[in-house]
Amino acid sequence: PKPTYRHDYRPPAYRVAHVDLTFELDPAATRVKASLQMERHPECKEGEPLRLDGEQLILKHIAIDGQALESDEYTLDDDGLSVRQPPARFRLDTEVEIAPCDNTALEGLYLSSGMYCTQCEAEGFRRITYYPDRPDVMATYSTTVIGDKAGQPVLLSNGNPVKRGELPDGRHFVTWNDPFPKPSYLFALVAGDLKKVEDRFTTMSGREVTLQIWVEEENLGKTDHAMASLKRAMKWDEETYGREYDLDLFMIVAVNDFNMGAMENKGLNLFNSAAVLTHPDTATDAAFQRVEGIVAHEYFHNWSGNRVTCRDWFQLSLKEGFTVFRDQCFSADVNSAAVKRIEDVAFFRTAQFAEDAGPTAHPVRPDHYIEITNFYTLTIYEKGAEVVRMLYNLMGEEAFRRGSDRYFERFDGQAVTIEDFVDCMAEASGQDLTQFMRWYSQAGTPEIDAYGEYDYANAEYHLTLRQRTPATPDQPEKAPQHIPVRMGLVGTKSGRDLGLSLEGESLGSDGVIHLREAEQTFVFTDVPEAPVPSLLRGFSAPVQLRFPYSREDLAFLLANDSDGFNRWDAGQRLAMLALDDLIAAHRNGVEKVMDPRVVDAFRSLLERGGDDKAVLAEMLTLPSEAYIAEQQPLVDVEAIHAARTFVKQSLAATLRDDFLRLYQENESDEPYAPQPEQIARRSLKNVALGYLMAVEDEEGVELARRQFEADHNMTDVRQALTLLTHSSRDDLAAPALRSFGEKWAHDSLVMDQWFAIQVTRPQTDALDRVRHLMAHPAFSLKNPNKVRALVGTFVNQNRINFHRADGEGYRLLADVVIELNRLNPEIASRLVTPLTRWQRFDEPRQELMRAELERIRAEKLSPNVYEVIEKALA
Ligand code: HT7
Ligand code: ZN
Repeated sequence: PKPTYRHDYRPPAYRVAHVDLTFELDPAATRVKASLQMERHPECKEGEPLRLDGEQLILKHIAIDGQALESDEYTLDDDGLSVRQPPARFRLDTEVEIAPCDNTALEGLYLSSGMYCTQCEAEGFRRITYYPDRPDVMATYSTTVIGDKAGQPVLLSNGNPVKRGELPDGRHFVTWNDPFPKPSYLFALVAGDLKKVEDRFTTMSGREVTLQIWVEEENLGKTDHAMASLKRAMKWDEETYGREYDLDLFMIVAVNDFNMGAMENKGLNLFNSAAVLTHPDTATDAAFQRVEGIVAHEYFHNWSGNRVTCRDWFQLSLKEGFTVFRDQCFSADVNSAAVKRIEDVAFFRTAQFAEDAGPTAHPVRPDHYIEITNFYTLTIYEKGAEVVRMLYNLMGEEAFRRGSDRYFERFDGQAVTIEDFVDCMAEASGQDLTQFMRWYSQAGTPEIDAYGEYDYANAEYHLTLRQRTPATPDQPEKAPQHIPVRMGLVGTKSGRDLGLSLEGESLGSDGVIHLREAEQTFVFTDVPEAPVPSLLRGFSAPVQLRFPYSREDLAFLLANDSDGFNRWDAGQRLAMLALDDLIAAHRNGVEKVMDPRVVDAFRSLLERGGDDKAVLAEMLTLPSEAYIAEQQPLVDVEAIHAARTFVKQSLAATLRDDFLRLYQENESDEPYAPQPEQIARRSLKNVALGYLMAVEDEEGVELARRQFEADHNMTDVRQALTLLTHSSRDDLAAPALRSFGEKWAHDSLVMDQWFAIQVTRPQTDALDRVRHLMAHPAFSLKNPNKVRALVGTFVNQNRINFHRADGEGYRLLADVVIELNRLNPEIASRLVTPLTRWQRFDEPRQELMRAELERIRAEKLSPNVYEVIEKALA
């Protein structure tokens, strides 16, 4: 497979003004007729051939302006079709046959639980019909879907239904019109036996919009939260961005087999059922919040992505980074903002930093790709969102809003670039963003080494920041970035933020300094007492910042920092220092001793009260094994697991009574609601239970057992079942797992949780359980949710067992990747990620991991898996 390069971009030679599609649905032989109104670009020369993309299509007919083409007037190949000398304006008619029932890749038109559905982003439309399948070709669509009345009573597509009727042989049809020009990746079709829940929304200009959520009949009771989230998101986008919905109908459909979370097709969003269905009995608080975030994300795409779209796929972060930023702000506004930021950053620093440090590192705007679906990454989405967040913070709320208004107005109905977006922001703010653009072009996480000194005599604080970005594949040299560092100086006597006065300019007590050079010293004057600096508040830039904090400094910040995020971060840093010592002790075979300063810090957290419960729950949560690993030069899986377990058990043993009290204080039997205050209480209670169970405290075990049996809501049940399953008490684990499995055998999404709970067991039988559960009737390699729940969870969240010294974990993953490479390449290339990080481990593990990568490489590979494996072995 050959790479595509960003610099090779050329505008399309032919544009499509309008598309007429007719689908005659059949599992093995669906007929697709396409009629394209086309015209040559004025700047294009006469005689320029017309290139259409097409894959896995059987061409039945092709004609221009009603005249069938002779075989020498066009050529067919594996990726498409070229028409030799089309006229300047013409109508192209094609008819193809496709087989949805054989489509296990879930791109294009496929069958999911007997329902027809489509996934066209990024390049799936070419598996439906011959078309210039690129985002800068925008057309209006009219789509007629013909199906069997009994099998597919519901026939949906983009836009508004304009005609419906009966046909012979028990068939019927519906014609849909989408008046907004769109790229082919936003096309959607759904046909099946679905039921709907309906609601209404009145837009800010007083238009009535019908909202529909389509699901299988048994899921009708699981749509309330998604509907409420949708209405909240619609209102928020009007209030925050001035963006109003444009069609009269907005539909969401739940699909069981889906490669990602959801898809923002115009007027017809398709959702992985796991990302839309909720019920207190079946979904956890985290799932409720995830649904809210994804519903909002897809809805927000209607402007940031659909009305204004990407010129080419290199600009993917233009829509994804901006939309993630929008959904993060929405979730922060409607829930606990501090917790949202902590959760997002904890995830980002673990997973995106790892991506940036690995063989598949790439810039927010990549320069080349082999398979674009490999680039739906944390860098494009999450780092892209951090970059937009930096812009927002640099400009301030009002200027950012002016910039976004300008962007949406200037480019409505167009396919544009990241420069177009940043230009609008520069114009609206009057700022020079030239250096800032490096955030889009340079891969890798900038590292900042910071040093501070207090000059008593002159009452000055000197802060030196040095930045460096490590080399990444294709980019050995890096230039300095523009890094906004939000900070405060916390007085060690007063425990308060001191005013920041930088070279005579007052920045208030919480200000931003701008690091632009490789090294800069900032001199703060009028600093009346020795401070501890609180740096990178709110994670003001996606960088790794090191500062030689003592443990006393960190305990001080944990107690006194006015910035909630940095208080949490100080706790994480303090725990990390203790963990580093314990990792070294484990490696050297020395007895492990718990740092009393960590215990004291946790004790004060538990005793001081007054903290937001949700934030307190985060503060009491130790860094994950994955995050700890990310901070080590070489990952020692066993030492990390042993050190973290030791810290958790030491805290649990010493602070047992405090955790018990915390549990009891936060117990409640009020009816479940996914409200921030209740969620906070549940998470605090469940964190406390986690500590009690870490030492298998008798009372703790009893509480876990009772919580499981009380069966009050899935958040509590899942935590209790997890703790019982992960304990050494098989007498409790086995019956609980059995009763849960029997009770929920009919509910596929709950069974996914049942799989995940078992395969995260730290006990040595976890890997055997994975193999065993792969034969369970509820498991299928063809269903991405099952693969993620069972195999994905094991390889990503059970590090001690996946990285077994005998290499069995690696072998298991390679076996699955080889199978999936054939069935679903998009899922296969994502799943293989942990093996690609082989350089981070010890020599014997490196060899074992490389051997499995080589075994995969020896197969006939899809472009998706090929690209990742080649990078990993380069
Ligand atoms: N824009 C979508 C990205 C996407 C996708 C979704 C479902 C299945 C396959 C997919 N490939 C790409 C989802 C989003 O970011 O909103
Ligand atoms: Zn998106």
